[in-house]
Amino acid sequence: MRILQCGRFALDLSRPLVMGILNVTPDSFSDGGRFKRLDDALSRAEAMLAEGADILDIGGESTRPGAPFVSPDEEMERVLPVLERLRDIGAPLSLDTRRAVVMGEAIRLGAVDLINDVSALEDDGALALAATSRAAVCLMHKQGNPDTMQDRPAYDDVVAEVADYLKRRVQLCLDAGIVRERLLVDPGFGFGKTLEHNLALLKRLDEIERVAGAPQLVGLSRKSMLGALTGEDEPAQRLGASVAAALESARRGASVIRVHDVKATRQALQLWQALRDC
Ligand code: HH2
Repeated sequence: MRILQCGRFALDLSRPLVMGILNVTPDSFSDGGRFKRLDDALSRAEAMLAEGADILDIGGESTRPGAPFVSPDEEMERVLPVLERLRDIGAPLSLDTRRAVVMGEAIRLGAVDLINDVSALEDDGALALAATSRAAVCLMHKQGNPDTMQDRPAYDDVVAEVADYLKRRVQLCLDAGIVRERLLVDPGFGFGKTLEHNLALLKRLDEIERVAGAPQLVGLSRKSMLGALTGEDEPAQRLGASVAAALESARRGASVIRVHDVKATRQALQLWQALRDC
């Protein structure tokens, strides 16, 4: 049985886990501003758990293309009260941040089971901090930074380059003393990738996992690649494509699926699992 050592929890990866997104930001691309008030964020967290979320992912900085700068203090003001209130909710809490200082404060609260870092622990001090904590770590690939990353991203072989980067980040973590059972990798859909790059990555997810040597987390929910494919401009209206992307990811071996729409994703995965296991 494959287990993810995830802070206070040991998660069974024999079925794909659903990670519910809780953006406490004013400007996230699909749900910005909706859960800025503490009470709204808490109700949303409870609702996602009731709908079948296995992990909650709390983020205080939008990383959508072109997102404005958020100071570390502002980010902490957004996420720390939410983490503190959710600490004893009984489910693993993931913190979506790329800043070591934010990770450090959140870890001190004892409320972070997973560090979800779109910069794969590249910030100064992040690797050492993660190593001294018990939290799992998700290492994500991106090309460039959110303000410029969609300006003509280029690769010779996107799958090989992403897989190789993730393999090197995994090795750094292992060298720092973070055991493999605490690691997830993520190809970073939409982070410095064209539609063709994203499709190539989705099609060859299993290969990335093999090379990188850790289970995968994927985040495709409502993303602009699904808008480009369907012609749907409104992110919240991309449910069909988001669920299809989740199923395809599961079929290609993804272990954790990061989504806005927990209930629909969970139902689709339940059918998929029943067929896989019968
Ligand atoms: N995508 C986003 C944020 N964090 N983390 C991982 N591991 N993988 C992803 O694909 C990923 C992520 C962007 O989506 P969202 O949080 O919905 O929007 P925003 O960055 O605008 O808050």
